[in-house]
Amino acid sequence: MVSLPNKTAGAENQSLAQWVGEIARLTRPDRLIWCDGSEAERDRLLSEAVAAKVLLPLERHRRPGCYLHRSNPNDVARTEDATFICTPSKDEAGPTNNWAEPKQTYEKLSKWLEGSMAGGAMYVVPYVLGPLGSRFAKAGVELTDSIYVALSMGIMTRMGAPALDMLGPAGDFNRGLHCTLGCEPQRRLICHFPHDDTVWSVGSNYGGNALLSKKCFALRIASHMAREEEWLAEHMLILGVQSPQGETTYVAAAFPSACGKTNLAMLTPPPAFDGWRVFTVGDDIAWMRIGADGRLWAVNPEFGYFGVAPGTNAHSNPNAMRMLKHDTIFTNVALTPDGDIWWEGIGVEPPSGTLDWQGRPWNAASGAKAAHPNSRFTTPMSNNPALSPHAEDPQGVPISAIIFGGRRASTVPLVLEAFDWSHGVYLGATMGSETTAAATGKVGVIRRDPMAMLPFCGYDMGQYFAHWLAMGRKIPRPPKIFMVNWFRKDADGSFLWPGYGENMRVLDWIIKRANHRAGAEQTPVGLVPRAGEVALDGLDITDEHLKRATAIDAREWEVELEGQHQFLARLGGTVPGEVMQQLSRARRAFKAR
Ligand code: SAT
Ligand code: MN
Repeated sequence: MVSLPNKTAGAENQSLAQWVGEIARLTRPDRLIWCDGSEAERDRLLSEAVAAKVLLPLERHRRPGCYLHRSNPNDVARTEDATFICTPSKDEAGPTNNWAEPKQTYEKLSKWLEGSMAGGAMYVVPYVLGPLGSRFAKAGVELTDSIYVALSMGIMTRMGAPALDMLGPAGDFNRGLHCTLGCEPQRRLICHFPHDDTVWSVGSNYGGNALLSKKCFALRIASHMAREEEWLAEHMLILGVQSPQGETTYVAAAFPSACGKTNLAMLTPPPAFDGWRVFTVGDDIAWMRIGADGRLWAVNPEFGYFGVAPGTNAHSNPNAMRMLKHDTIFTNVALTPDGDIWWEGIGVEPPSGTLDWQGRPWNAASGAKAAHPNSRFTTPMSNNPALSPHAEDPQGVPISAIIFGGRRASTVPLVLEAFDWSHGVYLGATMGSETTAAATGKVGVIRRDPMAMLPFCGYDMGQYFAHWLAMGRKIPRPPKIFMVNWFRKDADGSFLWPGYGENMRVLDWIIKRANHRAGAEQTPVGLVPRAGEVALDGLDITDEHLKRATAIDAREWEVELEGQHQFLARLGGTVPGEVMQQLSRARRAFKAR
Protein backbone atom coordinates (compact mmCIF):
# COMPACT_ATOMS: atom_id res chain seq x y z
CA MET A 1 0.00 0.00 0.00
CA VAL A 2 1.37 3.41 -0.89
CA SER A 3 0.89 6.45 1.24
CA LEU A 4 1.29 10.13 0.47
CA PRO A 5 4.33 11.73 2.06
CA ASN A 6 2.84 14.35 4.36
CA LYS A 7 5.38 17.10 3.68
CA THR A 8 4.48 17.62 0.03
CA ALA A 9 2.43 20.59 -1.09
CA GLY A 10 0.54 18.21 -3.37
CA ALA A 11 -0.90 16.32 -0.42
CA GLU A 12 -2.72 19.49 0.60
CA ASN A 13 -4.61 19.51 -2.65
CA GLN A 14 -7.50 17.14 -1.97
CA SER A 15 -8.48 16.53 -5.58
CA LEU A 16 -4.87 15.86 -6.55
CA ALA A 17 -4.27 13.57 -3.58
CA GLN A 18 -7.50 11.71 -4.28
CA TRP A 19 -6.71 11.20 -7.96
CA VAL A 20 -3.10 10.11 -7.28
CA GLY A 21 -4.45 7.65 -4.68
CA GLU A 22 -6.99 6.29 -7.16
CA ILE A 23 -4.38 5.70 -9.87
CA ALA A 24 -1.93 4.24 -7.33
CA ARG A 25 -4.60 1.74 -6.18
CA LEU A 26 -5.08 0.73 -9.82
CA THR A 27 -1.43 0.49 -10.89
CA ARG A 28 0.03 -0.52 -7.45
CA PRO A 29 3.53 1.03 -7.58
CA ASP A 30 5.92 0.21 -4.74
CA ARG A 31 6.94 3.85 -4.39
CA LEU A 32 5.38 7.23 -5.07
CA ILE A 33 7.83 9.98 -5.97
CA TRP A 34 6.45 13.53 -5.88
CA CYS A 35 8.68 15.61 -8.13
CA ASP A 36 9.51 19.04 -6.73
CA GLY A 37 11.67 20.20 -9.65
CA SER A 38 14.73 20.98 -7.47
CA GLU A 39 18.34 20.63 -8.60
CA ALA A 40 18.95 18.04 -5.89
CA GLU A 41 16.06 15.93 -7.11
CA ARG A 42 17.27 16.16 -10.70
CA ASP A 43 20.77 14.99 -9.68
CA ARG A 44 19.26 12.09 -7.72
CA LEU A 45 17.00 11.00 -10.60
CA LEU A 46 19.90 11.28 -13.08
CA SER A 47 22.09 9.01 -10.90
CA GLU A 48 19.25 6.51 -10.57
CA ALA A 49 18.66 6.54 -14.33
CA VAL A 50 22.37 5.95 -14.94
CA ALA A 51 22.46 3.10 -12.41
CA ALA A 52 19.44 1.54 -14.14
CA LYS A 53 21.16 1.98 -17.54
CA VAL A 54 18.25 4.09 -18.80
CA LEU A 55 20.76 6.89 -19.42
CA LEU A 56 24.39 6.66 -20.42
CA PRO A 57 26.53 9.65 -19.33
CA LEU A 58 28.47 11.23 -22.20
CA GLU A 59 32.12 12.22 -21.77
CA ARG A 60 31.88 14.98 -19.18
CA HIS A 61 34.43 17.38 -20.69
CA ARG A 62 33.00 17.16 -24.19
CA ARG A 63 29.31 17.17 -23.18
CA PRO A 64 28.95 18.21 -19.56
CA GLY A 65 25.60 17.21 -18.08
CA CYS A 66 24.66 15.26 -21.22
CA TYR A 67 23.24 11.75 -21.50
CA LEU A 68 22.34 9.24 -24.19
CA HIS A 69 19.09 7.29 -24.03
CA ARG A 70 18.43 4.33 -26.32
CA SER A 71 14.74 3.60 -26.74
CA ASN A 72 13.15 0.28 -27.45
CA PRO A 73 13.77 -0.09 -31.22
CA ASN A 74 10.00 -0.52 -31.73
CA ASP A 75 9.34 2.86 -30.11
CA VAL A 76 10.96 5.65 -32.12
CA ALA A 77 8.16 7.96 -33.30
CA ARG A 78 4.61 9.12 -32.72
CA THR A 79 2.03 6.47 -33.58
CA GLU A 80 -0.92 8.22 -35.20
CA ASP A 81 -2.74 4.89 -35.72
CA ALA A 82 -2.74 4.34 -31.97
CA THR A 83 -3.83 7.91 -31.11
CA PHE A 84 -7.50 8.40 -30.21
CA ILE A 85 -9.87 11.23 -29.38
CA CYS A 86 -12.48 9.92 -26.94
CA THR A 87 -15.59 12.09 -27.09
CA PRO A 88 -19.24 11.08 -26.57
CA SER A 89 -19.89 11.25 -30.33
CA LYS A 90 -17.65 10.31 -33.23
CA ASP A 91 -18.72 13.44 -35.11
CA GLU A 92 -17.06 15.60 -32.48
CA ALA A 93 -13.67 14.00 -33.23
CA GLY A 94 -14.28 14.43 -36.96
CA PRO A 95 -13.10 12.40 -39.96
CA THR A 96 -9.37 13.04 -39.50
CA ASN A 97 -9.06 11.62 -35.96
CA ASN A 98 -9.36 8.06 -34.67
CA TRP A 99 -12.31 7.95 -32.30
CA ALA A 100 -13.16 5.69 -29.36
CA GLU A 101 -16.04 5.73 -26.89
CA PRO A 102 -14.79 7.21 -23.57
CA LYS A 103 -16.31 4.79 -21.02
CA GLN A 104 -15.26 1.65 -22.89
CA THR A 105 -11.78 3.09 -23.40
CA TYR A 106 -11.33 3.82 -19.67
CA GLU A 107 -12.51 0.26 -18.90
CA LYS A 108 -10.23 -1.37 -21.44
CA LEU A 109 -7.17 0.61 -20.33
CA SER A 110 -7.98 0.11 -16.63
CA LYS A 111 -7.74 -3.65 -17.18
CA TRP A 112 -4.36 -3.25 -18.86
CA LEU A 113 -3.19 -0.92 -16.07
CA GLU A 114 -4.14 -3.16 -13.14
CA GLY A 115 -0.98 -3.72 -11.12
CA SER A 116 1.08 -2.41 -14.07
CA MET A 117 3.48 -0.43 -11.85
CA ALA A 118 4.00 -3.16 -9.23
CA GLY A 119 7.65 -3.47 -8.26
CA GLY A 120 8.51 0.02 -9.47
CA ALA A 121 7.95 3.70 -8.86
CA MET A 122 5.22 6.08 -9.91
CA TYR A 123 6.50 9.62 -10.47
CA VAL A 124 4.01 12.40 -9.79
CA VAL A 125 5.03 15.20 -12.14
CA PRO A 126 3.17 18.51 -11.63
CA TYR A 127 3.91 21.13 -14.27
CA VAL A 128 2.88 24.50 -15.65
CA LEU A 129 2.45 25.25 -19.35
CA GLY A 130 3.06 28.92 -20.15
CA PRO A 131 4.96 31.60 -18.20
CA LEU A 132 4.31 31.58 -14.44
CA GLY A 133 1.70 34.10 -13.40
CA SER A 134 0.44 34.50 -16.95
CA ARG A 135 -3.24 34.46 -17.94
CA PHE A 136 -2.14 31.92 -20.56
CA ALA A 137 -0.72 29.45 -17.98
CA LYS A 138 -2.34 26.08 -17.34
CA ALA A 139 -1.41 23.34 -14.91
CA GLY A 140 -1.07 19.64 -15.55
CA VAL A 141 0.04 16.61 -13.59
CA GLU A 142 1.54 13.57 -15.28
CA LEU A 143 1.76 10.25 -13.45
CA THR A 144 4.38 8.03 -15.06
CA ASP A 145 6.35 4.87 -14.34
CA SER A 146 9.24 6.06 -16.54
CA ILE A 147 12.22 7.87 -15.04
CA TYR A 148 13.19 8.96 -18.58
CA VAL A 149 9.78 10.60 -18.99
CA ALA A 150 10.00 12.23 -15.53
CA LEU A 151 13.46 13.65 -16.34
CA SER A 152 12.36 14.81 -19.80
CA MET A 153 9.30 16.56 -18.31
CA GLY A 154 11.74 18.41 -16.02
CA ILE A 155 13.37 19.85 -19.16
CA MET A 156 10.26 20.41 -21.29
CA THR A 157 8.02 22.05 -18.65
CA ARG A 158 8.11 24.27 -15.58
CA MET A 159 7.99 21.26 -13.32
CA GLY A 160 7.46 20.70 -9.59
CA ALA A 161 6.81 23.22 -6.80
CA PRO A 162 5.73 26.16 -9.01
CA ALA A 163 2.92 24.00 -10.41
CA LEU A 164 1.65 22.99 -6.96
CA ASP A 165 1.85 26.64 -5.88
CA MET A 166 -0.15 27.72 -8.89
CA LEU A 167 -2.70 24.99 -8.31
CA GLY A 168 -3.24 25.62 -4.60
CA PRO A 169 -6.29 23.61 -3.58
CA ALA A 170 -7.85 23.76 -7.07
CA GLY A 171 -8.78 20.64 -8.99
CA ASP A 172 -8.38 22.40 -12.32
CA PHE A 173 -5.44 20.58 -13.90
CA ASN A 174 -4.86 18.24 -16.83
CA ARG A 175 -4.78 14.65 -15.58
CA GLY A 176 -2.16 12.68 -17.48
CA LEU A 177 -1.49 9.02 -16.87
CA HIS A 178 1.41 7.35 -18.62
CA CYS A 179 2.55 3.75 -18.27
CA THR A 180 5.25 1.95 -20.26
CA LEU A 181 3.38 -1.39 -20.03
CA GLY A 182 6.25 -3.43 -21.41
CA CYS A 183 6.45 -1.20 -24.49
CA GLU A 184 4.64 -3.58 -26.84
CA PRO A 185 3.19 -2.16 -30.07
CA GLN A 186 0.02 -4.30 -29.58
CA ARG A 187 -0.68 -2.57 -26.28
CA ARG A 188 0.15 0.99 -27.33
CA LEU A 189 -2.66 3.56 -27.11
CA ILE A 190 -2.63 7.32 -26.67
CA CYS A 191 -6.15 8.33 -25.60
CA HIS A 192 -7.45 11.85 -25.11
CA PHE A 193 -10.60 12.68 -23.16
CA PRO A 194 -11.15 16.40 -23.88
CA HIS A 195 -14.36 16.55 -21.80
CA ASP A 196 -12.45 15.31 -18.72
CA ASP A 197 -9.22 17.26 -19.39
CA THR A 198 -7.54 13.84 -19.23
CA VAL A 199 -4.96 11.85 -21.23
CA TRP A 200 -4.14 8.17 -20.77
CA SER A 201 -1.13 6.96 -22.71
CA VAL A 202 0.25 3.44 -22.56
CA GLY A 203 2.86 1.33 -24.30
CA SER A 204 5.27 4.01 -25.56
CA ASN A 205 7.97 6.19 -24.04
CA TYR A 206 8.50 8.26 -27.21
CA GLY A 207 8.32 12.05 -26.71
CA GLY A 208 5.11 12.92 -28.58
CA ASN A 209 3.36 9.86 -27.10
CA ALA A 210 4.70 10.01 -23.54
CA LEU A 211 5.52 13.63 -22.62
CA LEU A 212 1.84 14.34 -22.12
CA SER A 213 2.39 18.10 -21.76
CA LYS A 214 3.37 18.37 -25.41
CA LYS A 215 1.14 17.24 -28.27
CA CYS A 216 -1.45 15.62 -25.96
CA PHE A 217 -2.21 18.54 -23.62
CA ALA A 218 -0.71 21.65 -25.27
CA LEU A 219 -2.29 20.82 -28.65
CA ARG A 220 -5.04 18.16 -28.69
CA ILE A 221 -6.69 18.97 -25.35
CA ALA A 222 -5.79 22.68 -25.50
CA SER A 223 -7.23 23.08 -29.01
CA HIS A 224 -10.52 21.84 -27.59
CA MET A 225 -10.29 24.32 -24.68
CA ALA A 226 -9.21 27.13 -26.99
CA ARG A 227 -12.32 26.74 -29.11
CA GLU A 228 -14.55 27.07 -26.04
CA GLU A 229 -12.52 29.90 -24.50
CA GLU A 230 -11.90 31.92 -27.71
CA TRP A 231 -8.16 31.54 -28.17
CA LEU A 232 -5.82 29.52 -30.41
CA ALA A 233 -3.61 26.52 -29.53
CA GLU A 234 -1.37 26.01 -32.54
CA HIS A 235 1.53 23.90 -33.84
CA MET A 236 3.67 26.99 -34.39
CA LEU A 237 7.10 28.33 -33.62
CA ILE A 238 7.32 31.92 -32.39
CA LEU A 239 10.26 34.17 -33.27
CA GLY A 240 11.18 37.82 -32.96
CA VAL A 241 13.17 39.70 -35.62
CA GLN A 242 15.09 42.69 -34.29
CA SER A 243 16.20 45.40 -36.72
CA PRO A 244 19.50 47.29 -36.29
CA GLN A 245 17.34 50.16 -34.94
CA GLY A 246 16.13 47.86 -32.14
CA GLU A 247 12.55 47.38 -33.38
CA THR A 248 11.33 43.79 -32.87
CA THR A 249 8.54 42.17 -34.91
CA TYR A 250 7.10 38.81 -33.84
CA VAL A 251 6.04 36.04 -36.19
CA ALA A 252 4.36 32.67 -35.58
CA ALA A 253 4.85 29.88 -38.12
CA ALA A 254 3.32 26.44 -38.72
CA PHE A 255 5.13 23.73 -40.68
CA PRO A 256 4.58 19.96 -40.79
CA SER A 257 7.34 17.73 -39.37
CA ALA A 258 10.76 17.77 -41.05
CA CYS A 259 10.40 21.21 -42.68
CA GLY A 260 13.00 22.97 -40.50
CA LYS A 261 10.86 24.57 -37.80
CA THR A 262 13.50 24.48 -35.08
CA ASN A 263 16.10 25.82 -37.54
CA LEU A 264 13.85 28.76 -38.49
CA ALA A 265 13.06 29.52 -34.84
CA MET A 266 16.81 29.84 -34.11
CA LEU A 267 17.91 31.40 -37.41
CA THR A 268 21.26 33.18 -37.69
CA PRO A 269 20.94 36.09 -40.19
CA PRO A 270 23.43 36.10 -43.12
CA PRO A 271 26.26 38.69 -43.29
CA ALA A 272 24.14 40.96 -45.54
CA PHE A 273 21.84 41.46 -42.54
CA ASP A 274 24.47 42.95 -40.31
CA GLY A 275 22.95 44.22 -37.08
CA TRP A 276 19.77 42.12 -37.40
CA ARG A 277 18.95 39.43 -34.84
CA VAL A 278 16.44 36.62 -34.61
CA PHE A 279 15.21 35.59 -31.15
CA THR A 280 13.39 32.35 -30.32
CA VAL A 281 10.25 32.52 -28.21
CA GLY A 282 9.20 28.93 -29.02
CA ASP A 283 10.06 26.18 -31.50
CA ASP A 284 6.92 24.02 -31.64
CA ILE A 285 3.74 25.27 -29.97
CA ALA A 286 2.03 28.67 -29.64
CA TRP A 287 -0.92 29.60 -27.43
CA MET A 288 -2.44 32.86 -28.68
CA ARG A 289 -5.03 35.19 -27.18
CA ILE A 290 -6.48 38.57 -28.09
CA GLY A 291 -4.82 41.34 -26.06
CA ALA A 292 -6.36 44.49 -24.59
CA ASP A 293 -4.73 46.43 -27.47
CA GLY A 294 -6.63 44.36 -30.06
CA ARG A 295 -3.57 42.47 -31.27
CA LEU A 296 -2.99 38.71 -31.09
CA TRP A 297 -0.52 37.83 -28.30
CA ALA A 298 1.39 34.54 -28.06
CA VAL A 299 3.30 32.50 -25.51
CA ASN A 300 5.28 29.29 -25.85
CA PRO A 301 3.67 26.90 -23.34
CA GLU A 302 6.84 24.80 -23.19
CA PHE A 303 10.14 25.25 -21.36
CA GLY A 304 12.47 23.17 -23.54
CA TYR A 305 12.95 21.81 -27.05
CA PHE A 306 12.47 18.26 -28.30
CA GLY A 307 14.16 18.57 -31.69
CA VAL A 308 15.28 16.30 -34.53
CA ALA A 309 19.05 15.71 -34.37
CA PRO A 310 20.03 14.52 -37.90
CA GLY A 311 20.83 17.40 -40.25
CA THR A 312 21.62 19.77 -37.37
CA ASN A 313 25.06 21.26 -38.00
CA ALA A 314 27.10 24.47 -37.84
CA HIS A 315 25.57 25.69 -41.12
CA SER A 316 21.91 24.65 -40.73
CA ASN A 317 21.67 25.73 -37.09
CA PRO A 318 24.78 27.16 -35.40
CA ASN A 319 22.77 28.21 -32.32
CA ALA A 320 21.56 24.64 -31.80
CA MET A 321 25.11 23.29 -31.99
CA ARG A 322 26.05 25.60 -29.11
CA MET A 323 22.87 24.81 -27.22
CA LEU A 324 23.52 21.06 -27.34
CA LYS A 325 26.97 21.34 -25.75
CA HIS A 326 25.65 20.79 -22.22
CA ASP A 327 22.73 19.58 -20.08
CA THR A 328 20.95 17.72 -22.86
CA ILE A 329 19.40 14.26 -23.16
CA PHE A 330 20.00 12.72 -26.59
CA THR A 331 17.78 9.86 -27.72
CA ASN A 332 18.73 7.30 -30.39
CA VAL A 333 21.79 9.13 -31.76
CA ALA A 334 25.10 7.37 -32.46
CA LEU A 335 27.88 7.18 -29.85
CA THR A 336 31.55 7.79 -30.66
CA PRO A 337 34.33 5.83 -28.92
CA ASP A 338 35.37 8.97 -27.03
CA GLY A 339 31.95 9.31 -25.44
CA ASP A 340 30.45 11.95 -27.72
CA ILE A 341 27.38 11.92 -29.93
CA TRP A 342 27.16 11.73 -33.74
CA TRP A 343 24.44 11.84 -36.38
CA GLU A 344 24.07 11.99 -40.14
CA GLY A 345 24.54 15.58 -41.31
CA ILE A 346 26.38 16.77 -38.18
CA GLY A 347 29.09 18.12 -40.48
CA VAL A 348 32.08 15.98 -39.42
CA GLU A 349 33.11 12.43 -40.27
CA PRO A 350 32.31 9.80 -37.64
CA PRO A 351 35.38 8.32 -35.92
CA SER A 352 35.91 4.63 -36.41
CA GLY A 353 34.45 2.55 -33.63
CA THR A 354 31.20 4.57 -33.58
CA LEU A 355 28.20 2.65 -32.25
CA ASP A 356 24.81 3.03 -33.94
CA TRP A 357 21.61 4.15 -32.19
CA GLN A 358 21.03 0.62 -30.92
CA GLY A 359 24.56 0.38 -29.49
CA ARG A 360 25.82 -1.97 -32.21
CA PRO A 361 29.19 -1.50 -33.96
CA TRP A 362 28.42 0.61 -37.01
CA ASN A 363 29.87 0.06 -40.40
CA ALA A 364 29.56 3.15 -42.61
CA ALA A 365 29.95 1.03 -45.74
CA SER A 366 26.79 -0.95 -44.89
CA GLY A 367 24.64 2.03 -45.87
CA ALA A 368 22.64 1.80 -42.63
CA LYS A 369 22.08 4.98 -40.63
CA ALA A 370 24.14 5.40 -37.45
CA ALA A 371 21.62 7.70 -35.80
CA HIS A 372 17.91 6.94 -36.11
CA PRO A 373 16.39 9.42 -38.64
CA ASN A 374 14.00 10.56 -35.88
CA SER A 375 16.68 10.71 -33.17
CA ARG A 376 16.14 13.66 -30.86
CA PHE A 377 17.61 16.10 -28.38
CA THR A 378 15.79 17.28 -25.25
CA THR A 379 17.28 20.52 -24.02
CA PRO A 380 16.11 23.39 -21.80
CA MET A 381 15.26 26.59 -23.69
CA SER A 382 17.65 28.46 -21.39
CA ASN A 383 20.48 26.69 -23.30
CA ASN A 384 19.51 28.54 -26.49
CA PRO A 385 21.92 31.44 -27.22
CA ALA A 386 19.14 33.08 -29.28
CA LEU A 387 16.47 32.83 -26.57
CA SER A 388 14.17 35.86 -26.59
CA PRO A 389 14.25 38.08 -23.49
CA HIS A 390 10.44 37.81 -23.73
CA ALA A 391 10.29 34.00 -23.73
CA GLU A 392 9.11 34.11 -20.12
CA ASP A 393 7.04 37.28 -20.42
CA PRO A 394 3.62 36.61 -18.81
CA GLN A 395 2.03 38.93 -21.39
CA GLY A 396 3.49 37.00 -24.31
CA VAL A 397 4.56 38.76 -27.50
CA PRO A 398 2.39 40.55 -30.09
CA ILE A 399 2.18 38.63 -33.37
CA SER A 400 2.41 40.71 -36.57
CA ALA A 401 2.51 37.83 -39.07
CA ILE A 402 1.44 34.19 -39.22
CA ILE A 403 3.26 31.94 -41.67
CA PHE A 404 2.13 28.59 -43.05
CA GLY A 405 4.65 26.46 -44.88
CA GLY A 406 5.32 23.10 -46.42
CA ARG A 407 7.72 21.17 -48.59
CA ARG A 408 6.63 21.55 -52.22
CA ALA A 409 8.89 20.87 -55.22
CA SER A 410 6.59 22.88 -57.50
CA THR A 411 3.49 25.10 -57.61
CA VAL A 412 3.77 26.96 -54.29
CA PRO A 413 5.91 30.13 -54.51
CA LEU A 414 8.75 31.02 -52.16
CA VAL A 415 6.39 33.42 -50.39
CA LEU A 416 2.76 34.38 -50.79
CA GLU A 417 0.70 36.84 -48.77
CA ALA A 418 -3.00 36.21 -48.15
CA PHE A 419 -5.47 38.91 -49.29
CA ASP A 420 -7.04 38.97 -45.82
CA TRP A 421 -7.66 36.76 -42.76
CA SER A 422 -10.35 34.67 -44.45
CA HIS A 423 -8.10 33.98 -47.44
CA GLY A 424 -5.27 33.17 -45.02
CA VAL A 425 -7.45 30.60 -43.27
CA TYR A 426 -8.11 29.01 -46.67
CA LEU A 427 -4.35 28.93 -47.42
CA GLY A 428 -3.70 27.23 -44.06
CA ALA A 429 -6.64 24.85 -44.47
CA THR A 430 -5.38 23.56 -47.82
CA MET A 431 -1.63 23.55 -47.15
CA GLY A 432 0.27 20.39 -47.92
CA SER A 433 3.73 18.92 -47.84
CA GLU A 434 5.41 16.34 -50.02
CA THR A 435 6.38 13.09 -48.36
CA THR A 436 9.96 11.98 -48.85
CA ALA A 437 11.02 8.63 -50.26
CA ALA A 438 12.28 7.59 -46.85
CA ALA A 439 8.89 8.09 -45.24
CA THR A 440 6.51 6.38 -47.64
CA GLY A 441 8.41 4.83 -50.51
CA LYS A 442 6.66 7.30 -52.84
CA VAL A 443 8.16 10.68 -53.66
CA GLY A 444 6.06 13.75 -54.34
CA VAL A 445 2.86 12.54 -52.71
CA ILE A 446 1.18 15.54 -51.17
CA ARG A 447 -0.14 15.03 -47.68
CA ARG A 448 -2.58 17.83 -46.88
CA ASP A 449 -1.91 18.99 -43.34
CA PRO A 450 -4.14 21.97 -42.43
CA MET A 451 -2.19 24.49 -40.34
CA ALA A 452 0.22 21.55 -39.63
CA MET A 453 -2.47 20.43 -37.16
CA LEU A 454 -3.76 17.26 -38.88
CA PRO A 455 -2.34 14.92 -36.19
CA PHE A 456 -2.87 17.42 -33.35
CA CYS A 457 -6.34 18.96 -33.63
CA GLY A 458 -8.50 17.50 -30.84
CA TYR A 459 -11.81 17.93 -32.72
CA ASP A 460 -13.45 18.09 -36.12
CA MET A 461 -11.28 19.82 -38.74
CA GLY A 462 -14.15 21.74 -40.39
CA GLN A 463 -15.12 23.14 -36.99
CA TYR A 464 -11.50 24.09 -36.45
CA PHE A 465 -11.53 26.17 -39.66
CA ALA A 466 -14.77 27.77 -38.44
CA HIS A 467 -13.03 28.64 -35.15
CA TRP A 468 -10.18 30.30 -37.05
CA LEU A 469 -12.67 32.34 -39.11
CA ALA A 470 -14.58 33.32 -35.95
CA MET A 471 -11.32 34.40 -34.27
CA GLY A 472 -10.55 36.57 -37.32
CA ARG A 473 -13.82 38.42 -36.79
CA LYS A 474 -12.91 39.02 -33.12
CA ILE A 475 -9.30 40.25 -33.47
CA PRO A 476 -9.42 44.03 -34.01
CA ARG A 477 -5.81 44.19 -35.31
CA PRO A 478 -5.14 40.73 -36.79
CA PRO A 479 -1.71 39.60 -37.98
CA LYS A 480 -1.21 39.28 -41.74
CA ILE A 481 -1.07 35.69 -43.01
CA PHE A 482 1.61 34.31 -45.36
CA MET A 483 2.59 31.04 -46.97
CA VAL A 484 6.21 30.06 -47.64
CA ASN A 485 7.95 27.25 -49.51
CA TRP A 486 11.72 26.95 -49.10
CA PHE A 487 11.76 23.73 -51.14
CA ARG A 488 10.70 24.70 -54.69
CA LYS A 489 12.89 23.18 -57.39
CA ASP A 490 14.09 24.43 -60.77
CA ALA A 491 13.59 22.47 -64.02
CA ASP A 492 16.97 20.75 -63.44
CA GLY A 493 15.88 19.49 -59.99
CA SER A 494 18.03 21.91 -57.98
CA PHE A 495 16.54 23.97 -55.16
CA LEU A 496 15.57 27.49 -56.24
CA TRP A 497 16.27 28.91 -52.80
CA PRO A 498 19.28 28.33 -50.50
CA GLY A 499 17.21 28.14 -47.29
CA TYR A 500 18.50 28.10 -43.69
CA GLY A 501 19.95 31.49 -42.66
CA GLU A 502 19.05 32.99 -46.06
CA ASN A 503 15.38 32.59 -45.13
CA MET A 504 16.02 35.84 -43.24
CA ARG A 505 15.53 37.60 -46.60
CA VAL A 506 11.98 36.26 -46.87
CA LEU A 507 11.27 37.07 -43.21
CA ASP A 508 12.46 40.58 -43.98
CA TRP A 509 9.89 40.99 -46.79
CA ILE A 510 7.16 39.51 -44.60
CA ILE A 511 7.99 41.94 -41.79
CA LYS A 512 8.10 44.89 -44.17
CA ARG A 513 4.66 43.89 -45.47
CA ALA A 514 3.33 43.49 -41.94
CA ASN A 515 4.62 46.99 -41.15
CA HIS A 516 3.31 48.41 -44.48
CA ARG A 517 6.81 49.12 -45.80
CA ALA A 518 6.97 47.04 -49.02
CA GLY A 519 4.94 46.61 -52.18
CA ALA A 520 3.59 43.40 -53.70
CA GLU A 521 2.16 42.02 -56.89
CA GLN A 522 -1.31 40.50 -57.05
CA THR A 523 -1.79 36.97 -58.44
CA PRO A 524 -4.92 34.78 -58.45
CA VAL A 525 -3.73 33.02 -55.27
CA GLY A 526 -2.26 35.88 -53.25
CA LEU A 527 0.39 38.60 -53.22
CA VAL A 528 4.02 37.94 -54.15
CA PRO A 529 7.09 40.24 -53.93
CA ARG A 530 7.90 42.34 -56.97
CA ALA A 531 11.41 42.32 -58.48
CA GLY A 532 13.87 44.00 -56.13
CA GLU A 533 11.67 43.61 -53.06
CA VAL A 534 13.46 40.60 -51.60
CA ALA A 535 17.02 41.63 -50.70
CA LEU A 536 19.45 39.44 -52.67
CA ASP A 537 22.78 41.19 -51.95
CA GLY A 538 25.56 38.77 -51.12
CA LEU A 539 23.65 35.88 -52.71
CA ASP A 540 24.44 34.07 -55.93
CA ILE A 541 20.85 34.63 -57.08
CA THR A 542 19.45 37.06 -59.65
CA ASP A 543 16.04 38.73 -59.85
CA GLU A 544 15.33 36.38 -62.76
CA HIS A 545 15.96 33.41 -60.48
CA LEU A 546 13.73 34.89 -57.78
CA LYS A 547 11.02 35.31 -60.40
CA ARG A 548 11.06 31.55 -61.01
CA ALA A 549 10.88 30.94 -57.26
CA THR A 550 7.80 33.17 -56.93
CA ALA A 551 6.10 32.30 -60.26
CA ILE A 552 2.45 31.21 -60.33
CA ASP A 553 1.94 28.62 -63.06
CA ALA A 554 -1.72 28.30 -64.11
CA ARG A 555 -1.38 24.65 -65.17
CA GLU A 556 0.26 23.63 -61.90
CA TRP A 557 -2.42 25.49 -59.97
CA GLU A 558 -5.23 23.77 -61.86
CA VAL A 559 -3.96 20.46 -60.48
CA GLU A 560 -3.36 22.00 -57.06
CA LEU A 561 -6.85 23.49 -56.75
CA GLU A 562 -8.39 20.16 -57.77
CA GLY A 563 -6.30 18.43 -55.06
CA GLN A 564 -7.47 21.03 -52.51
CA HIS A 565 -11.09 20.51 -53.57
CA GLN A 566 -10.87 16.74 -53.12
CA PHE A 567 -9.28 17.14 -49.71
CA LEU A 568 -11.91 19.60 -48.45
CA ALA A 569 -14.67 17.36 -49.80
CA ARG A 570 -13.26 14.46 -47.75
CA LEU A 571 -13.47 16.58 -44.59
CA GLY A 572 -17.23 16.68 -45.01
CA GLY A 573 -20.07 19.12 -44.42
CA THR A 574 -18.56 21.02 -41.50
CA VAL A 575 -16.02 22.83 -43.73
CA PRO A 576 -17.25 26.45 -43.69
CA GLY A 577 -18.76 27.78 -46.91
CA GLU A 578 -16.32 30.68 -46.63
CA VAL A 579 -13.36 28.31 -47.18
CA MET A 580 -15.06 26.74 -50.22
CA GLN A 581 -15.77 30.24 -51.58
CA GLN A 582 -12.08 31.15 -51.33
CA LEU A 583 -11.28 28.10 -53.45
CA SER A 584 -13.92 29.06 -56.05
CA ARG A 585 -12.57 32.61 -56.07
CA ALA A 586 -9.08 31.31 -56.90
CA ARG A 587 -10.49 29.18 -59.74
CA ARG A 588 -12.39 32.14 -61.17
CA ALA A 589 -9.33 34.38 -60.91
CA PHE A 590 -7.29 32.00 -63.08
CA LYS A 591 -10.07 31.87 -65.68
CA ALA A 592 -10.20 35.67 -65.80
CA ARG A 593 -6.42 35.95 -66.32
O1 SAT B 1 5.42 14.50 -31.58
S1 SAT B 1 6.76 14.91 -31.21
O2 SAT B 1 6.70 16.15 -30.46
O3 SAT B 1 7.39 13.87 -30.42
C1 SAT B 1 7.69 15.16 -32.58
C2 SAT B 1 6.92 15.72 -33.71
O4 SAT B 1 6.77 16.96 -33.80
O5 SAT B 1 6.45 14.94 -34.55
MN1 MN C 1 5.97 19.46 -33.64
